[in-house]
This record gives sequence, structure tokens and C-alpha cells, in this order.
Amino acid sequence: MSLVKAKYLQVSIVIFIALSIFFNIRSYTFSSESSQSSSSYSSSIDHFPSTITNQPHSSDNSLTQEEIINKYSSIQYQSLSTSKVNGCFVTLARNSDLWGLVDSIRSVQDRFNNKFNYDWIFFNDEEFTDEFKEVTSSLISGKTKYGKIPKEHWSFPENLDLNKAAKAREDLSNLGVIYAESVSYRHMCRFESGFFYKHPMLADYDWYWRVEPDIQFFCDINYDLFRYMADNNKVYGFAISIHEFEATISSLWGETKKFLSDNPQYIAKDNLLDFISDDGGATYNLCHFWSNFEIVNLSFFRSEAYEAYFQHLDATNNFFYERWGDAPIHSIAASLFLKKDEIHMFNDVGYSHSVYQNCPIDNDFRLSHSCACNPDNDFTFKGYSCSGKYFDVQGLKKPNNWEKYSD
Ligand SMILES: Nc1nc2c(ncn2[C@@H]2O[C@H](COP(=O)(O)OP(=O)(O)O)[C@@H](O)[C@H]2O)c(=O)[nH]1
Ligand SMILES: [Mg+2]
Repeated sequence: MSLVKAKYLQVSIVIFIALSIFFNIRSYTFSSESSQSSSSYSSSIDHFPSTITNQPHSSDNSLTQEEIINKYSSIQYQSLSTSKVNGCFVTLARNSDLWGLVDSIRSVQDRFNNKFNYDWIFFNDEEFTDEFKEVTSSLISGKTKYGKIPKEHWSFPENLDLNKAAKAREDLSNLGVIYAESVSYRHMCRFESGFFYKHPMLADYDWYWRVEPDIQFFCDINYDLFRYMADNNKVYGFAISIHEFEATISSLWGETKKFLSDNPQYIAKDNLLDFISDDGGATYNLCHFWSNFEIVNLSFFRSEAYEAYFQHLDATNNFFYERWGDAPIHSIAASLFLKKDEIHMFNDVGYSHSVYQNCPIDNDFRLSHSCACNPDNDFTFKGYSCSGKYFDVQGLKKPNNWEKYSD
């Protein structure tokens, strides 16, 4: 072989090796990209090992809420995503609720779920239309699932006196009570009280976050509210609390007391009774957590105590003879069966449902979280709210200036 030929061969080999390395790297890159795009982003982060070192944990109980939020918000979204809990959004809706729901979903996605990609489950007493499924799934970054409610979870109990129920609706309507005449509203409240968490689609989940049509989140939510609950041993979370219309639940407290006298073992030792009663349990003060937004560990609803309580209430048929809401039922159960430090108020999310809203009154917080709300409209410390009382019975420090926003 001549010297020129040998040199030529040497150069060719170097070029060949360089090209091989280059194409190997390229093919590796392409294959990892394509495998990511073939599975959803949410499932790819689900399986990412949780290796972050600054992951918050239960010792956070010793921090104030402000310190916790600062701590959680400072952690990178990507890192937080690796520590997702087994939670999902749940929405009960009619097909006709679609367009009111679109805004709710956009708000949840824009402020929270585009960062975390939690799944979303929809329930309906009828089949969802293709349009409903197409539109909602196009907006949601997690997986979407659509479930039909079993007939037995959305129908009159066999022993219901239909005439008595019709007369009760009429009487309540004469008092001018909202939804007094509606049968479907009563099915809805009963389903949300005792059945939604029994749907097989929820069986694989430990946590749920309820979303309704026509709600809005005003502020950026930069930490995983589910993860916050899990890490801090919280079971029930809410944003707004309010008084119930007494006429809708005339017999609810009497039935609750009957249940408790037969089942005192279910009452938690360090409970939140003082939130729902001003006289040590003699009467109900009508305070309840507004359940249209709630984040709950489903083990609470699946517990023996909650199930026995629901069965006792349902046997009265007063979901139909009165108009019992799921909000007072969830709230009474949470206040009695949970320890008070298992209940958490999210007063940092900025949340609105119909006429009432939570808007953080701290200027710095609102500005740094791009909150799009007027603090004058914050309901937290207004007279019809129960959240001032909640702060008191939980021994929480009210924000500076709260009096300025209290009517
Ligand atoms: N599938 C179904 N969902 C319902 C029905 N009535 C109410 N809902 C849903 O139940 C939730 C509460 O109803 P909503 O009208 O918002 O009651 P409000 O918040 O008490 O005024 C919402 O998510 C509704 O979309 C119904 O008849 N069928
Ligand atoms: Mg609603």
C-alpha cells in the first residue's frame, strides 16, 4: 500500500467513526423523543423516580401557612411533578353544562394543571355527548374519563312517599328557597353526599378535587395542592365557607345528634365541633364548607364513620322531603369525624363560584401570584361567611388588615 493510499484509508476510518458516533447520538435522541410523544406527558412524569431532596414532608406541620406556601412555591414544577399523588379532578355535569364548564377547566388548567397534569373524571346521569367529550378532553392536560352514574345512585328510594315529596317541594318553593322545586337538584345533592366516591372510575384514586361549571381560580397556584394535603396530613380542604338556608335542612342536626348518640365512637377527639355549633353541639349554626371546591382524601368518604352517617341520613328520605345539600353533610362529617388539624383552608388560591369569592387580601401575595381579583370582593371575613369563625376556632392568625375587608 502506498503512503498516499494508507493516509487516505486512515482519514476515511476517522470520518467513518465520527459519522457513526454522530448518527448513533441522533438516533438515540430521535427514539427518546418519539417514545415521549407516543405516551402522554402526564404518564411519562408519573413514572419518573422521585429523587428530589427538597421535597416537603410532614414536618411542615410546624410551619405557618405562609411559610409552607413559600417553601412549596420555591420548588421547581418539574421536580414537584415527580411527586404527584394519586389524585384527580372530578366534575359532575350535564351535557348542557359544557360551555359554563369550559371556562372552569381553562381556569384550572391555566392556573394549576398545565404544570401538574392530573387526570379529570366526569360524571353524568346520562351519556355524555361526543361534543362534550371532545371539547373537554382537548382542554385538559391529564387523562380524561367519562362515567355514567348507575341508576340506583340517581333515583328515588323505593319507600319514598312521592306525594309527600311533591308537597315538600311546593312548601319550600313558597318560602322562596333556591332550587326548592327541583327534583334533579335533590338527586345531585344525594349523589354528592353518598355515592360519587363509590363510582368504579374513582376506585383507583386516593384524592379528589371537585370542579363545577362557572368557577374561576384568580391566582397562579404554583404548588401541588394535593401534595400539600398529603405531606401535611390534611384530609379535607376548602376555600370558602358560608351559612346554609335553614329551611333546606330543618331536621339535619336532629338526625345528626341521633346518629351521634348511637355512635359516639366516631367523634374525633380533637374535632372542629366549634366551627359548626356555637353552643357545644346543642344546635347547628348553619356553617359549612362550600363543597363546590373541595380537595379530599377519599378515605374520608370511604370510612366506616362517613358511610354509617350517610346511611342514617339517607334512611330518613329527607334529601327529598327537605332539600339537604351535600355541603353541610360533608362539613358536619368533616368537623366531627376528623381532627381539626386535618382540615385546611386554601385562602391563597383566589376562587370564585357564582356570587362569592375568595380573593387574597395581601397585596404582595396578589401581585406576585398574578391574581386577577379585587380584594374588596373577598368574602372570607364578610358577615355571611363562616371563615372568620374558622380562623378563630382553628387558632389561626387572621391576615393584617382583615377588618378592612369585613363588610
Ligand atoms: N349530570 C347532572 N349534573 C348536575 C345536575 N344538576 C346539577 N349538576 C351538577 O352538579 C353540580 C352542582 O350543581 P349547580 O347547578 O352548580 O348547583 P349550585 O352550585 O348549588 O348552584 C354542578 O357541577 C352541576 O353541573 C343534573 O341534573 N345532572
Ligand atoms: Mg355550582
